[in-house]
Amino acid sequence: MRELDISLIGVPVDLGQSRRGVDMGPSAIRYAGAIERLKALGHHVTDEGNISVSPVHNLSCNEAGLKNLTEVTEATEELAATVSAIVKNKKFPLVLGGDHSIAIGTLAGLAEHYTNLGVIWYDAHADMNTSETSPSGNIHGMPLAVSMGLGHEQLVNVHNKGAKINPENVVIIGARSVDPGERQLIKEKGIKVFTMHEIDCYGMSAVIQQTLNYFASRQVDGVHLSLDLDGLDPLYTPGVGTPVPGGITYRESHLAMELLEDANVITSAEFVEVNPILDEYNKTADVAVGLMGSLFGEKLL
Ligand code: HAR
Ligand code: MN
Ligand code: MN
Ligand code: MN
Repeated sequence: MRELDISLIGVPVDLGQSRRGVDMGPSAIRYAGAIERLKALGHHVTDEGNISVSPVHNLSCNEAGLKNLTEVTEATEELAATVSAIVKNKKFPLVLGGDHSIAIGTLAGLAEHYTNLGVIWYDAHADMNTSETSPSGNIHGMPLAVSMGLGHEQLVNVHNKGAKINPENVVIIGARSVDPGERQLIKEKGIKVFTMHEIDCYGMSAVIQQTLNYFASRQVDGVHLSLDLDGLDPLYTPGVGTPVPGGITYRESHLAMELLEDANVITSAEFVEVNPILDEYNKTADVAVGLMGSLFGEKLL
């Protein structure tokens, strides 16, 4: 197992969607023992605290129909700068959300240091809507498109102008709620997607192996794991704003983390959409911390 220098950063953003409480995700994950868990595995862990986030919700949309565009832009700008500084200092960025809009900032910060970054998007959703296709105006449904350079220019230009990642370096795992516009974009851009159908058919082990083979063929220079807790079935992670039944199981998720750890490929990670207000006694944060354990080297024996 590798010994890492992990920098943990909280992003209390609930502005990218409409259900309050996900801004308490970083607290819930810390409370569930993230730092102690990682330290017990022999890693060096620094808690960098939280990004400062505007508490003001702009309930009216801007002209493009996006909610809280200014506030999300500000928070992701600050996150991008923080993540970039962490990587520059040769530390492993571990980002705690917050809703998934924060990935815009994480990827913008990473893009300064990687020229061919691979991205695993572990999620029930594709998060590939643009201002034009979004059914909700919720920015947490857009970060993957934004990071590919598609969507509102203010978001696309966070930290640095334009696309931060290559669509051909993205693997989505767990998708089961995809909007018509997203479906079209997935086909157009040739995004690799393992929906629940493929997970059911081939099993998680094969899905991760194919993901690793794919990244090897793409010659990526790092792999970012963006893990939305709604990728799991709401049976295991009920504390999320947009639960979708028929999801990835607890064991499949641990297996995925264990196999990624064995392959020694992950260079940064974020855990998002933990909403303690919607949760059952912090169950979702507990699962998040358990998955971190497996991702960072915990073994069953
Ligand atoms: N696709 C829907 C939308 O754009 C719902 C997106 C929900 N997204 C998340 N993150 N919870 O994955 O509004
Ligand atoms: Mn708030
Ligand atoms: Mn998501
Ligand atoms: Mn999701």
